[in-house]
Amino acid sequence: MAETRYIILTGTAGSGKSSLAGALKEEIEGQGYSAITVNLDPAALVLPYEPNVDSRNYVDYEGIMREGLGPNGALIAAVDTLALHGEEIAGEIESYQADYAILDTPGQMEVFVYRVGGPALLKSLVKDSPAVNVYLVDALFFRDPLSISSAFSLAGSVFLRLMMPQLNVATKVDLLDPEIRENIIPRLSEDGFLEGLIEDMEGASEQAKYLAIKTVEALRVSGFIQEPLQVSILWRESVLTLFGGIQTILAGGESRKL
Ligand SMILES: Nc1nc2c(ncn2[C@@H]2O[C@H](COP(=O)(O)OP(=O)(O)O)[C@@H](O)[C@H]2O)c(=O)[nH]1
Ligand SMILES: [Mg+2]
Repeated sequence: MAETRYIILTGTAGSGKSSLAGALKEEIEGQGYSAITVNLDPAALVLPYEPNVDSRNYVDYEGIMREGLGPNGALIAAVDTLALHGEEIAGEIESYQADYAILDTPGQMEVFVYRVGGPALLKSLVKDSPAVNVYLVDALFFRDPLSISSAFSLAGSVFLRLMMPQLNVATKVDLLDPEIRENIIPRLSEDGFLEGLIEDMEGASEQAKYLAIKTVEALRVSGFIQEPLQVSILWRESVLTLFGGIQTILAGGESRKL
């Protein structure tokens, strides 16, 4: 039996992680593989899928809140507690012997990605198995060049924290103007294209433009700015294409591949 491969879904609140977790599981199973979903958001109230492994069974977020912490503080404490249960959770995931484990992370991803507990938890679950971080960028970010630059910058920051192969995808693209889907996103990997859009922007300060252009240039030189895959859970074909991209990265096993 082959080892389980890990698909980690990260991205800002509302970017579509939980919805994609469910949709991806269905598509993967439709391809004849086995897949499980793992909810790593201890504060999730409702989920659009039935998790096979659920962090809420390991930590009592509501209880931590009742002890006097606010929502963010409680989530930090809850994720730190989860990290202490890493081996147990890993054991539960491994007991399924699934081809793929899809890990759904909290909306306040900064708590998960940027603090110590989140990356430590992921490391204890994934160990040395093949893994990819699918970083979701909400379609909303593609509506203006400064936001695109900011989104890539955040994606790069997540890459530096998790240090695993990362696939950046645009989500909820059914909500996007076709003009952006067809004429902006496909050209993002083109040298100078995004930089030109930023340069021509009206209503942004010269300082903001300069910062955005230099950020984009640096990310481009390092190979980080690729055309993001466009995904919508309403378009099953796009979820299947995403799975193809995930498989390519997992098969490559190259830790620096973006
Ligand atoms: N139109 C559209 N809405 C989506 C899509 N994916 C998720 N949503 C909606 O976006 C909201 C946030 O999704 P959710 O999966 O909870 O995001 P999360 O916070 O990243 O887990 C929900 O109302 C979803 O129904 C999509 O592909 N298209
Ligand atoms: Mg969610």
